Amino acid sequence: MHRKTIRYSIFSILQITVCFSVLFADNPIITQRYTADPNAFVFEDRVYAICSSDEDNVDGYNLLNYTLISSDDMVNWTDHNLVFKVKSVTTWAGQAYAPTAIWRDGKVYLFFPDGASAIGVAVADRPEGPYKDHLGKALIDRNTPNCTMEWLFDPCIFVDSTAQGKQAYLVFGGGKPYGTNLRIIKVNDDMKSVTGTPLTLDAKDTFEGPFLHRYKNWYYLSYPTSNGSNIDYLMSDDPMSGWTYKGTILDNPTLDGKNINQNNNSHESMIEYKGGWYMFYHDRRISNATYKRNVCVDTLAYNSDGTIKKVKVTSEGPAQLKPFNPFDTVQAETMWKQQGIETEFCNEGGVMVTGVSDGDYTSLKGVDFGNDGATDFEVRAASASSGGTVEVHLDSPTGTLAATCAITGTGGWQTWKTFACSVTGCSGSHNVYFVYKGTGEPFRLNWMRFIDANAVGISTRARGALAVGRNAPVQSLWLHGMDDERLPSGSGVFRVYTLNGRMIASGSGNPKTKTALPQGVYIIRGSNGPAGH
Ligand SMILES: [Ca+2]
Repeated sequence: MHRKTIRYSIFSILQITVCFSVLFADNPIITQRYTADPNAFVFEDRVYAICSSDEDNVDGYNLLNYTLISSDDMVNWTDHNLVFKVKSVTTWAGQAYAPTAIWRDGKVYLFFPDGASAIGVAVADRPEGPYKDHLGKALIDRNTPNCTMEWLFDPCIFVDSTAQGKQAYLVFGGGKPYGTNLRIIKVNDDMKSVTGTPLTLDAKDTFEGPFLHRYKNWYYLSYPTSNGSNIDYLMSDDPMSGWTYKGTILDNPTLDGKNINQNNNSHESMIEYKGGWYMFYHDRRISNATYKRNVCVDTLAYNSDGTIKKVKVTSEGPAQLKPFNPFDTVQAETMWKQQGIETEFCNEGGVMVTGVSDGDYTSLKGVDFGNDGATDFEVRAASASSGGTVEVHLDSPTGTLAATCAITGTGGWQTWKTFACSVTGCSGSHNVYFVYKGTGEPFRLNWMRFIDANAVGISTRARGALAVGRNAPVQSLWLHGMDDERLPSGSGVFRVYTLNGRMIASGSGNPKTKTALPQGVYIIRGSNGPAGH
């Protein structure tokens, strides 16, 4: 399983290096699954990276599915799981090598190579899918003119916006003959047809993995080299011509003088996000094994003449772009670091944390509880066993214990219930660790949420009455009264009004009431027993 393999691998690294920075580093940005070939793009103010998935227990490349991750702070990453399975989406492709995706005019277009022999395109409304085969067959294959290079794979889709409008370009290729194995072709606005014949991109020592991007009025074609798998690059003022070799952006990754990529294949993408530039790449720093790669990100910077400064491989990764808000619904599969967990799709939508055993944890970096802090903690859990506890620790897995939330059996691994507990000492900024306790597999987790001490109109469990939240994905409001040991069962009541005063929903505290409402702004009034408040 993913979990055990990665845990043992980390353990062996620790034994060798006695270096906690390996275990506790920000890079790699996903450790619950082996991933590679990250292609980053922006959608709805978040950065997404579509990645190859390296399966456990294989001794070769058997690549079938893509893992998607996303973040809005470059530090805490959400695992969207395997959003693209090539044998499910297409009828004709059998492998899914390094992907590329981009958001354009309301759609996400994902170009995928069928092994090293053809390139197809899929389309979806959102990065998470569901994806449909956009063309129903290969867009580029061996029948396409000038596609005789050894490996017909590694596409990169780039959409340029100029005064003349938008123009999409696809670059691809790899293998022998090195130096003349890459191609570029214009893609039409329908994103499923091309114009002209692929042009050969002459470039020093090209191996595979081309990536095309723009900074100011310069265009950049980067690629791993056949000699040492550095990432080198060319510059031009025109994507179709005039390319000039400029040197190396990323040496085959080493960290603290130690080779962490076996001088094996590399793969890159560069992106601007919220005013900063980043380079995504993969190495083998967790496994030290050829076919078990991991995805990392570090900052990218340009010189005033447009050339790119060499990227420094780090453990820390980029700076966090903003504090993490714990009062929004926090997906359990959103994390900074983790130990021991896995993820799977959830029947409530999205993804859940699975594979939990005693002592495993997930964590969030830079959580801002504000001056007044949190009063309560809620967690959406399912358990076909007898449950366990979720402990909230501050700043380390054994740091200050801020909450202990008991999870009881719910009767099934996809039978969900919201559990709540009070929180103490949770104010200011902290790294937060959710430490999972229990025998066997105690529970699975969908999401969690802290209750703000200043939440307007929402009584807290400590005061007795009402909990309000948004289901994830955000489609409906849920409301339920919370049990309060000080009051008769069912004494808490609430009413929901539109802004012009019409009551549209009501319920009592026990059993809980779940009310689906359209998205909007509402007035909620709660009272708790004869005293009311
Ligand atoms: Ca979830």
